[in-house]
Amino acid sequence: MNPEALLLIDLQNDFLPTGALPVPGGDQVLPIANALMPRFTQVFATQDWHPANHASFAANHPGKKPGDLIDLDGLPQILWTAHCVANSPGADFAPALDRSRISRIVRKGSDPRVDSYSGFFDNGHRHATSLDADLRARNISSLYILGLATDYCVKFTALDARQLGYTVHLVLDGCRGVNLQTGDVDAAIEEMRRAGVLITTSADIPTSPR
Ligand code: VGL
Ligand code: ZN
Repeated sequence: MNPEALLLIDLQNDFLPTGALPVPGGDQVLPIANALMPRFTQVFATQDWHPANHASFAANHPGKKPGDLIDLDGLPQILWTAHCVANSPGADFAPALDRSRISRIVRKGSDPRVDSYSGFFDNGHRHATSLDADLRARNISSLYILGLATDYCVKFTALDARQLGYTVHLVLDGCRGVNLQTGDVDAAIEEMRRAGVLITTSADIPTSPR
């Protein structure tokens, strides 16, 4: 059988409750990631990896504040507090994450002009990361996805994976969301479900290595 991969989304310091762009309860998914990694032969991890002049940072738009919505080259863009600046401590993986088990790291969001919630493409779907090619090279056609944040990077990664033809399992207890608006996380889960994403929990993933 083709190997299945575990895909860890943005388990980085700035998304923890103590970080620059805190995701409530974000630290609670780290033990779940650690417990699941030994069950997979292939563990991929994404990192949000922005330059300091990134267009998603409110500080780079005079008069704007975090949470504001702008038009960025024709795409709607929510402005965020500066986060995950490349090579800064905030962009590092959470110390509690067992990074020794990560087989491949994919960085995204490095183009200052466009955001990249998905691990596969920028938000305009103009440029691809290496993720799809890396998975294909290993004959991986089924993904188990968890991480931060449910309503942004997890959702966009899962939807792109479905569009690319992968079987996608969302590990629900391994995800936490931002919920900028009440109900965003629930709506994101429903959108993924409608796209054919299979919703599961870590307890339902068998312990034998896959
Ligand atoms: C994310 C907002 C901005 C995420 C990244 O990882 O979900 N959210 N950049
Ligand atoms: Zn970001």
